[in-house]
Amino acid sequence: MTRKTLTQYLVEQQRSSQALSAEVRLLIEIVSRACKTISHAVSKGALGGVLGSLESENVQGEVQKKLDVMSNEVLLEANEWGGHLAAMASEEMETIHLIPNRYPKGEFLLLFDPLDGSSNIDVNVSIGTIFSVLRAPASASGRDVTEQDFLQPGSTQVVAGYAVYGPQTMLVLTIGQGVVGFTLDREMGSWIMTSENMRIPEDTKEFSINMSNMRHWAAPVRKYIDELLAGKSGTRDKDFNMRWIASMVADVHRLLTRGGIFMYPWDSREPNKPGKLRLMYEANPMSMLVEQAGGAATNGEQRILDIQPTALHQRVSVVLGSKNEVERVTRYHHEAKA
Ligand code: AHM
Ligand code: MG
Repeated sequence: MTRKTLTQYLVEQQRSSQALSAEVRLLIEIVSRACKTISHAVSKGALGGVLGSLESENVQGEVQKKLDVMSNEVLLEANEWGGHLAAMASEEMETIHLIPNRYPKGEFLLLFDPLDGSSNIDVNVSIGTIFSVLRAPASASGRDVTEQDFLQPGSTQVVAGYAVYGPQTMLVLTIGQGVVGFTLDREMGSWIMTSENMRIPEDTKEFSINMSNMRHWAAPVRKYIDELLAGKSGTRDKDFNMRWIASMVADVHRLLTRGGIFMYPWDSREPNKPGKLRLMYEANPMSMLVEQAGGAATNGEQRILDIQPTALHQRVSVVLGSKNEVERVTRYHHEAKA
């Protein structure tokens, strides 16, 4: 059987559903090519001199790893010249990056977390790249886009996806027509479709949360996790298993493969921040993927994709995955407020 490549999938989508314009197709091809370059660097590790930290900090006050900065540069360079973008934004850059005037400009905005799971880089555990594509507002035509133009709710995303650099490198993508997965064939240099329609079961026995933060959680989260820990001996009819990779990409990839619930809730360590994860280039693209696969994503209170962003690097509390569990956690939050 000949398997479909990413290019074939994109051409088919462009022809059949009109869901994809030539510009967006080019955008996805370019982002996926950049992910191949990052995958190659990741796989070299110490041999490629890419491990370890730099002296610098990013806008979030986190020490930058060499691979964070390198991956950011790969994505910027790859996406500057194609004529498909108006600007880019990244976890690693304080403000937006306009397409230089020497290149034609397009109507799309690209946001990314170039290397997610930074704490896993030096220990040879799966990491990834997360990306989100928005359309620049019509009002931006004829002028440079601004940070304000990026502040659109996740429900307006045109494309969302990630690459996970694990035992295999995979690209998982949605253009709003379900979720598809491709595996990188390193010999051929091609993305080959290996999952036609990724679906998240509505129920699960697996949860994912950093338990070391338990004493800092809000009451509804504690109540929910206490129930899972009690398993059959408590109010739930089953025992639960736990997994925490500490790379959102890898944890979400697991739940897109076999279900589960993933949470990074608000906690009282930094009470003024709504959470740890970033809305625009982590939570939004992952929420679109999860919803497109039949799952749900909320911040405990409301659907993540409905949140109106107020800042590029805004943080958010995240509860996503198997629908029935996400709904339960969200209900506990509502009940606590009532
Ligand atoms: P990063 O983008 O700087 O790598 O941070 C995000 C990561 C997520 O991938 C992961 O879910 C979380 O941070 C892990 O946090 P913790 O180390 O608190 O468990
Ligand atoms: Mg990240």
